[in-house]
Amino acid sequence: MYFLTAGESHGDSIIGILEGLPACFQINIESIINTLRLRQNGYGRGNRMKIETDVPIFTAGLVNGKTYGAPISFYLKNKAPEKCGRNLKIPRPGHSDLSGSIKYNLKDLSLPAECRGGRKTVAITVLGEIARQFLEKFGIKILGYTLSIGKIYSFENEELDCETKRKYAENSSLRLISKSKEQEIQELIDKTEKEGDTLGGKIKIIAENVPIGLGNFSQWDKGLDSRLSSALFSIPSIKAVSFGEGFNSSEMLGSEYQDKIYKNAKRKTNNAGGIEGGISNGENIEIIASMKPIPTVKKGIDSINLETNLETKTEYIRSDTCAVPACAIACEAMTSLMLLESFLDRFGCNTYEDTLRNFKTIQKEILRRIKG
Ligand code: EPS
Repeated sequence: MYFLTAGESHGDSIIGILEGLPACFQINIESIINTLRLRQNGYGRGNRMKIETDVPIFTAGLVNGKTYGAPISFYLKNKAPEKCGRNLKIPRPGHSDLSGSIKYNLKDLSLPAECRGGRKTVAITVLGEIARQFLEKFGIKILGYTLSIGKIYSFENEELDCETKRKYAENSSLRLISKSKEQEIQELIDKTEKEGDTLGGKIKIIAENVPIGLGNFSQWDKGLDSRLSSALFSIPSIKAVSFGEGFNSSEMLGSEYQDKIYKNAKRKTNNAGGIEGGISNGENIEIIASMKPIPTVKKGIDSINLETNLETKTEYIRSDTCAVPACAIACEAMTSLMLLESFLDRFGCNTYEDTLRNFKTIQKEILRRIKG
């Protein structure tokens, strides 16, 4: 399985291609459109989201919404009226303006950001929603939601199952799984917007009912955690990714941290976040991704004019104040894609029905191996 995206934030369109999905799988296009709508609607988004109505136009690989073994391709037309690029001369710290324009000798500094900007996650959302729908047929549930914005954390309802959490998240303007901090965070976003500043946050991604055996211990790039983390780092503004107890693990003793194994390979803890030795161990996959505050800061921050080398402030540019809820959807999508990749490596056949049969047979064999 392989996927590609192309397109600029203010160019004609955003494009995606997905290769390797088994044939005869019915895609739910309505559900993709609904997820795209949720991605646009989060509290803290800027005016750009009032202009766009993200709907994918599928151009290949589907017959009446069903796969037949060919690559799936689609595009989403950009409506924002600006031409590609904004002719920026002052690089925004934290975006790809400086590093990208020097690397490629670009006079318009906004061009590198046009390709690396948050809008690219619209294609990842479509691709990831297809992956999520496929895995759901095998009982695997995946969800990304907001854990914190700025310094405000929402820890309530963590014990709920994925489906119940999804209901809360999809009814929350911030993709939170509890109402308790919603208003406080909205007020923080309003205050930050008035001050012309931006906010980041933490995103939790969980995957339930993941079978034992996704990922591989044989090579540096084949581990499920290597694949997931590297994919999540490709989402703009993600600066840290951790599994299970993650950064806290270094402070625990070995006897305390390890998820001890009991009869029928049961565990009572999940400090590893569901992956050991690069392979899923049958527990829930639990990831936290940290999103930095968006680099386009309206009040202006220190930079230089690259034409004159004079120190100045960045220019005012329309942008979002906080895109953590949208980013949570992109993280869910990316996790779905990476789990699908490892799932198809383990169970994949040419058609959906053959994959289902193969999956059931191997699952029976896994149970036999556990019980000895
Ligand atoms: C973005 C800036 C904003 C965001 C955009 C990402 O757009 P604009 O520059 O047109 O105001 O709204 O996000 C999207 C368009 C999207 O679909 O997520 C940036 O600088 O990356």
